[in-house]
This record gives sequence, structure tokens and C-alpha cells, in this order.
Amino acid sequence: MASQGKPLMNKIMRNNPMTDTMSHRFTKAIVRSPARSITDGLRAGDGPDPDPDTFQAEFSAYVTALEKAGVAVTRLPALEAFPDSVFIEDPALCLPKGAVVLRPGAESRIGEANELEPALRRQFADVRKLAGPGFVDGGDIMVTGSEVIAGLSARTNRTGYDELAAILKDWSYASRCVETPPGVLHLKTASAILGEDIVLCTLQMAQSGVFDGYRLIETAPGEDAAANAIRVNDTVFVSAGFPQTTARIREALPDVSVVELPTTQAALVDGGLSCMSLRFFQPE
Ligand code: CIR
Repeated sequence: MASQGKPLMNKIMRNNPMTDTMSHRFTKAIVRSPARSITDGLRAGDGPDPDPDTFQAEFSAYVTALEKAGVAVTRLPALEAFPDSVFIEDPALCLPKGAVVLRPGAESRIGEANELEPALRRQFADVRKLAGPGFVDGGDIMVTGSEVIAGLSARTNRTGYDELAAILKDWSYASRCVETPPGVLHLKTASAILGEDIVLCTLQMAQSGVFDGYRLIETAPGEDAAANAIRVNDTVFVSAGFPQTTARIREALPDVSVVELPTTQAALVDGGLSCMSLRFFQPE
């Protein structure tokens, strides 16, 4: 299934209204403004702090771009007590049938879930909550057109996945868990769903077999960080600065617009495009 250095796909899949509402058809999004304490954001390396003003500018461009792609965005206020709270994807999972309040795997982030819960209850009739003791970060959850894939990582463990899987089963969603490669923060740090069965991913992920059966677009050599892209309706957003991967996506998805967005500040604290919103489909 993996390509030999260039995308195998040459035509876009027909949209299926039953399942593309899971993978990329969205009507709404929830975001949280970046806190100025983002300078204390978690990161694997010892790189420089993000600049709060530049972060805010990049975040504003991101929100405007989501709106342009057709989603109504709910903006939640910054939480200074939680430096990483702009990465709102991690404390929840939003699906057409309901929302799950997750349990983020980093100690400094676990309180983000309670902060987010009231906003989820305003938007969803059915809100479930992981009771623990396991952990799940939303960055480890990929929702495709046919299943929910959970990456086990330093932030998501088997106990957390098992509790989530029971909720998903109750909603009739198929799920499975896979290993996120060592050294990769989240499953979606290294992969993105760009259509019901179309996955953008790094060579390492492509070779892992996790996405066997999916149509793969590989990131170009040296551009692994481009894998954290998102598709929102008929637009794919990709981080700016990865021209070869962007070209591969354009070639593979000729009917979709591919838009580059700056994520220089999020990248300093191991974040990217998927992390800064919760995107979901709700019929009018
Ligand atoms: C963290 O380490 O939790 C944040 N600094 C970055 C979170 C990125 N979230 C994501 O990929 N879903």
C-alpha cells in the first residue's frame, strides 16, 4: 500500500455522505485562545519558547481559515493556568453521535478536560466522560470514514483506550488500537485523515502497517512535520514550509483546495494544525 516515494493515489474518492461526516465533513469547531503562558508549554526538546503574540497571530489566521472552510467556530477563552490548553484536541473527542471528555496523559493537562466539559455539554446532547484510571489524548485518535483508530503512546494507554472503546461500541463505532511509533508524541503527529480512506503519513507510519487498506500519501523526505495536516470539508490545511509534501497532496487530491498555514509557534511546543481545534459534524 505504501508508495515508493510518491503518492499512489491519482483520483479523489467519491464523497460518501454517511461516512465523510466522520472523517472530514464538519459543520462546527471549538477552539480555545492561546494563553500567554504558552511559553511554559510542554515540549520534548529544550528549544526556545513560543512568542505569545506571534502565536496569537498564527492562531487567528487558523480560525479564520476554518471559518472559510465552512465551519461555525466557537471560541473559548484562554486558560492561563493551563499553558497547553490551546491544543484543545487533546482533552476531548467529538463525533456525530456525541462527545467524550478524555483524560489527557500529561499531568499538567488533565485539568483541561473539566474546563472543556461545559462547552461540550452546550453543543452535544450525549456527553460521556472517561472515569479513569487510564489516559487518552485526542491527538492519538484518528477518525476515518469507517473506524476510530487509537494510537497507544506516552499519553494514551491501553486502559484508557479500553474505556473509550466501550463508549464507541455503545455508539456503534468500530475502533482498534495501534502502536504510535516511539519518539512520536501522538498518532496524528505523524498522520492525518484527508478523506474517508485517505491518509497522509510519514514513511515510518506507512511502513508500520497501521494503515494497511487505506490509500496513503507519504510525506516527502525531511518533511515529517507536514503529516499533522487536517481536512475540513473541501480544504486540506497543511503547515507552511513543506513544499514537496504540499505538492504531493495537491497531486493526489486535485479537487480539494490545499492551503498552507503558518504553525511556527505551535511547532515550538510540539503542536500543529490538528491540535488547535475540535471539529465535528452536526446536522442543522
Ligand atoms: C503537549 O505536549 O501536550 C503540547 N505541548 C502539544 C500538544 C499537541 N497536541 C496534539 O498533537 N494533538
